[in-house]
Amino acid sequence: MTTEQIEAAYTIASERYGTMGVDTEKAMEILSGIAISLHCWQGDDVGGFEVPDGELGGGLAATGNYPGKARNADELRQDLDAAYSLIPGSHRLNLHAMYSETGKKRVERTELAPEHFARWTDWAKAAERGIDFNPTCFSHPMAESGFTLASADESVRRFWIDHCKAARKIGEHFGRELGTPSVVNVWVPDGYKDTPVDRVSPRLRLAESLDAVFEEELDPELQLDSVESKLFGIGSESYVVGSHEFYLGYAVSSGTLLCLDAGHFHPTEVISDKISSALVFLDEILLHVSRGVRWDSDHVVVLSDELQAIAQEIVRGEFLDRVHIGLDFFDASINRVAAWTIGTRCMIKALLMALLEPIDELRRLELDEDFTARLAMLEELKTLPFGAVWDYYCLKQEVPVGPAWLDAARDYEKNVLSKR
Ligand code: RNT
Ligand code: ZN
Repeated sequence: MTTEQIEAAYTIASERYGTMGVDTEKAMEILSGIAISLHCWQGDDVGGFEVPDGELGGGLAATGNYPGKARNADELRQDLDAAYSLIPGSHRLNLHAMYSETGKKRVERTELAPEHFARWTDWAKAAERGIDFNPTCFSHPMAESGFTLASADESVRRFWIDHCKAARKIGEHFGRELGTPSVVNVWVPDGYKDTPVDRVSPRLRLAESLDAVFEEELDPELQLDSVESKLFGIGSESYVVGSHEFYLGYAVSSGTLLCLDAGHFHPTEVISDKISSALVFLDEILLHVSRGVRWDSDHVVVLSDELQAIAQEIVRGEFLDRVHIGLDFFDASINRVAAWTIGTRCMIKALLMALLEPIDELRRLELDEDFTARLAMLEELKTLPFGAVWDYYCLKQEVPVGPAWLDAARDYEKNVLSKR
């Protein structure tokens, strides 16, 4: 498509939205201010670059062997840059502790410090990119029992408490250096494969460990604490200590953020309906936008009904300032730069769709109990010329329009990835 064609289609689309009372320019302006946090771990199948290299654990599995995965942090940054260049807007990075750069030296996770992320900091600073952070409580000999912060072994618990404390300090450093708070999200895999007899003791230990992790007050302008629940993992099918109820209670009572991962619930249970409830009691939440498929919680995000519902909830509830949007998926069977691009572009599309709703009018219909018109309007909105606005937004943000990004990703694969 030529620029003229994209602009002409946009002009007609904008008029059409205008007749519904929707200002497309305003929607795009708001959208350009929303930063999505791209998870570094899609780029190397959740491997990390520790010395020595460990096996992926914690009940996580990345399947597939598509060629070209990043083998070190330089390659990962290069791949991330490639993805960012295909995604409209300015976005963040979500980094895991196992992506530290310690040279050839082995540095224990409890000893990690900002200096081990100096190159990530420099890279982010140059691109004016915020960084969110995660302690890595898996893929480590001390996590082999399947338990970390909830372990019955005091020394294991101590180790992971110290690691999580170190992670908060690293987040604080990112916040200070990059001028935007770093959301530091704690997820632990702790759980049992088979039916436990004692469900409460591990939960009491987890709460106690978390209290120790969060004991030191850190400036929320620099870093924000978050906790993430899960229903089950591979090898923890019968019981996960950090369930949704556990962390909802923990977040409400301790004031941390709650992380809702879209793949961490029963297959028919959705996080979109949890956002407004959580935000009645919490100041802010974090999302791990993902896509569950049967037993897997981490397929590449697509523009599903649920993704649209998530975006609608954030926008309709006026929660853009209170919801941190992170992504969490990993697919090793397709081009990894394309996986990031597809998932992130879909998240942005869903947000744009939500921003293009005549929300005041819809609210009025609901309050007037005109449910006929509410349903009618919601269905009419689905066939408005959204694609023309999205194309125009990509054009304005100077990223490829439509499937043109795939050509760029293929070039990158040919010139860079296939040479690894
Ligand atoms: C695991 C959680 C967690 C991880 C990352 C790598 O089920 O979703 O967020 O995916 O920490
Ligand atoms: Zn997650």
